[in-house]
This record gives sequence, structure tokens and C-alpha cells, in this order.
Amino acid sequence: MTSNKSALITGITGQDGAYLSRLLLEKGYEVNGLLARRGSDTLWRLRELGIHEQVKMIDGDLTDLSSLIRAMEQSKATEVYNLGAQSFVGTSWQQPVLTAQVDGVGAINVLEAVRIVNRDARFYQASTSEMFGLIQAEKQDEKTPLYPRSPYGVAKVMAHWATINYRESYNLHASSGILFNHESPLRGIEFVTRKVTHAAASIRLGLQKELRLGNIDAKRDWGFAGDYVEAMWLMLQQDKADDYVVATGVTTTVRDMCEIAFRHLGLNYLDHLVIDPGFFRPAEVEVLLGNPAKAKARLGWAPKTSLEQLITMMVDADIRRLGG
Ligand code: NAP
Ligand code: G4F
Repeated sequence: MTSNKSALITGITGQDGAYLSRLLLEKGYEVNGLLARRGSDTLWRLRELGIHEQVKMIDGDLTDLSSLIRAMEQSKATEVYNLGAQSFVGTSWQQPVLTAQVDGVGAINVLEAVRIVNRDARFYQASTSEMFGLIQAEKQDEKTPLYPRSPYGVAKVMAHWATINYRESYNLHASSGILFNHESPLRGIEFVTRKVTHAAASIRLGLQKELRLGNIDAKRDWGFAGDYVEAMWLMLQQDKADDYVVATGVTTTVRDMCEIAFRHLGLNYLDHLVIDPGFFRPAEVEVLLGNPAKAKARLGWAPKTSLEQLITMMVDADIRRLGG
């Protein structure tokens, strides 16, 4: 059966790209992905979800406008999800120029490709709670002023405002999802939740002894990526494009998240934790807490997975992968 709905996803090989692909395939879309071909096993997430043969890959890179124009033409996309990014905050201090080019200018490249090839295509920008940085309100919503604290946050602010500007300048159906941290068994191992669940599993199986972390007093509003990709799709089904905060409305310290992961395996995280100043950041985002009221009211979206369910799901997946 051929579908008349065609999506183009940048960042298809990432955590969100995999879950969004699965959701769109279930809804009958033809799913096209921009493949940057930079790693050796970049398709592992799509393979884990059993969908790697159902998505069509188009070679391209966010920093190459010509490849994005070609991807728009080839895919005949009616919906474009810009999820591609150098998404690790810590690395953005080591590679600030690359981060600005991929996460900031890259988003403008995608907007230009949409404007040039098909102005009727709907566009989603992966904005982030990291833009709130040094928070200007206790609970952050769509109206909270932005104060980024990392080169990554700065680049994402550029992309966020470019999305609004293309909506206002060219009447593009361009929406931004300001998503708070979301995790899953497909999360990259450099992010703190997965680092912790993988370490807990390794320690339980006798493969590792200690877990080295930085600022464990930082607080994050963590949700499940599988729930959050649904909000992305809902944004593009609205008559009018807009910006939405997607969050759980609950914030938890890294410390308490560790406790949940280790307790699930009958361990005490304090027996294994080493604080390593090497993981402290030049400027920290101490606390994030989102208010998803607008997404609830307008999109009918609500998170379905608690932090406890999320972390235990991740620990169980890591135990399975390590052969336990
Ligand atoms: P992720 O797992 O790190 O995936 C990033 C994706 O971007 C990968 O597919 C990567 O390809 C691709 N990419 C990197 N550089 C590229 C380039 N130059 N050209 C084309 N593609 C490139 O990130 P995620 O967690 O799925 O997040 C998805 C998006 O949401 C990102 O934009 C992120 O910044 C944003 N976001 C994430 C969260 C969160 O908590 N997860 C919250 C708010 C916003 P390779 O596989 O080849 O590296
Ligand atoms: O898991 P993290 O690296 O995520 P961070 O920096 O909040 O960024 C993630 O969420 C953003 C949304 O707000 C996304 F836009 C972004 O792309 C990414 O997905 O760190 C979370 C917290 C930080 O405060 C960090 O300092 O955990 C703290 N932390 C403490 N020890 C650590 C570690 N983080 C990492 N990655 N590794 C540590 O050892």
C-alpha cells in the first residue's frame, strides 16, 4: 500500500528519530531519513525497534543545504521533523563552532529547503529546555525568557527563533517543541540516565565497580522519549503552527535518579559512586521544571510514563544487553 503522507526526519538514527519513525510507520506514513553516514553502526536503534528495513534513507548532512534540497525533492515530504543535532551539552564546549553550524545554521538550512522546495510542507523544530538555562521562572513555559548556559543552548536558541521567524516571514507551518529531557533504553550512553542505568547493570553483573559522575545535585524534568514523539506529531496535525513545552511537571535530582536505578537491582549507589570533577560543566543548568499545560489543553497530550517506570525499563534493557 502506498501512502500519500510522507515524512522526512533529520536525526533519524538518534533516540527520537527511532521512536518517531516507529510512530509514523504505525500511522501509515512513508518515512524518509537523512543519513549523515558518519558512524559504523548508526542503524542500531532502528534495528532494535525492528524497523530498519521499513525506512528509506537519503544521504545528506545538515550543514549541506544542497543535500537537504535534494532530500526534500526525493522524499516529497509533507512533514519535516528536524531532529538532527550535536545534542550532547558537554561536547558543545569542546566543539562550539560545529555545534553552532549543525544545531543553529543546520536548522536554517532545513527551513530554507522547505521554503524553496515545498512551502506547504509542515516543519517541526527540536527545541529544548536547555534554552531556559539559568531559569527565569520556577516553572518554565512557552512565555519564560530564555537564558542559555552552553554553546548547545545558544545554537538551539538561534534555531528556535529562526523557526518563529520563518513562520512569520513566509507563513510556513513551522512549530517548535520545547522538549524537556526525555530518555529511553535507546538513549546515548553519554547522557546521565543511561550512563547510570548501564553502570548499575554492569556493577550488578560484576563487570564494573564504580560509577563516576559530576554534579549529582542538578535537577531535571525527565520523561520517556516514546511519549514525547507523539507530541511532535500532534503539533504538525494542528491547523495553526505554534510552540509548545513538553514536560512531565516533576523534577528530580541526578542523585535520586541514581537511587532508583541501583535500588531496582538491590544495590546502594553510595557504595559505588565517585564524584569526578572532570564531569562538572563550565556553566551548569542547575534545575529544569516544565509546565506542559498548553500541550495538555491544545494537543490533548500528557506523559504516560513515570520516572520510576522509565529508569527501571532502562536498567532492565541494559541487563538484557549485557547478557544478564
Ligand atoms: P541524538 O540521539 O543525539 O540524535 C541526534 C541525531 O542527529 C543522530 O541521528 C545524528 O546522526 C544526527 N546528526 C548529528 N549531526 C548531524 C549532521 N551534521 N547532519 C545530519 N544529522 C546529524 O538526539 P535525540 O536525543 O534523539 O534528540 C533529538 C533532537 O531533540 C536533537 O535535536 C536534540 O538536540 C533535541 N532535544 C533532545 C532532548 C532529549 O532529552 N533527548 C530534549 C530536547 C531537545 P548520527 O547517528 O550519525 O550521529
Ligand atoms: O544527561 P545530561 O547530559 O543532559 P542535559 O545536559 O540536561 O541535556 C539533555 O537534555 C537537554 C534538554 O534539557 C537536551 F536538549 C540535550 O540535547 C540533552 O538531551 O545531563 C543532565 C544533568 C546535567 O546537569 C549534568 O551536569 O546531569 C548532570 N551530570 C552529572 N554527572 C552528568 C554527569 N551528566 C552527564 N552526561 N554525565 C555525568 O557524568
